[in-house]
Amino acid sequence: MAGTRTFSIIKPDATKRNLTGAVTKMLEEAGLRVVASKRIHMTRDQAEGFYAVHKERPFFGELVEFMISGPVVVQVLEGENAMQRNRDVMGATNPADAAEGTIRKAFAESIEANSVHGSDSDENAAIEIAYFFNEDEIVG
Ligand code: RTP
Ligand code: MG
Repeated sequence: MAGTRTFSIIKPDATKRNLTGAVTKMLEEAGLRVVASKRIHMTRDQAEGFYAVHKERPFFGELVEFMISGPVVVQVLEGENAMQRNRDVMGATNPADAAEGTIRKAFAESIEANSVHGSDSDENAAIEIAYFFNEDEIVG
């Protein structure tokens, strides 16, 4: 494997605005390679399970509604230090705080509709990849 793997979601606000390619281009330019990708419309159960760590947060209900409001693109990304590399190119959760040159600075609409998800640790990356992909769907 060329480096490590992380998990990414292109969120409904981005797919709705036809930004799948534009977001992916920024990931690729940041040195990440898409080694698995599929467009899905998450079920409520799938979204609640994925965000189970945020169950007690005040924004959990809204977040689940948002994530099932349209299609998403789930991706496995590979590269050197993939998790941190992806977090860096995503930018801060709130686009108002996101640095120039980041995906959220370029595209995010709000702290919730912030265009992308990225795993926040290598351990969570492995869990999140396995939540959406079988190993035979990942081609490095
Ligand atoms: P993500 O998990 O999507 O990569 O984003 P993140 O680590 O930067 O943010 P996190 O704290 O894990 O929150 C997950 C997602 O919940 C939504 N959110 N809404 N209304 C709010 O105050 C609020 N805060 C977070 C965002 O969509 C965030 O990405
Ligand atoms: Mg997070």
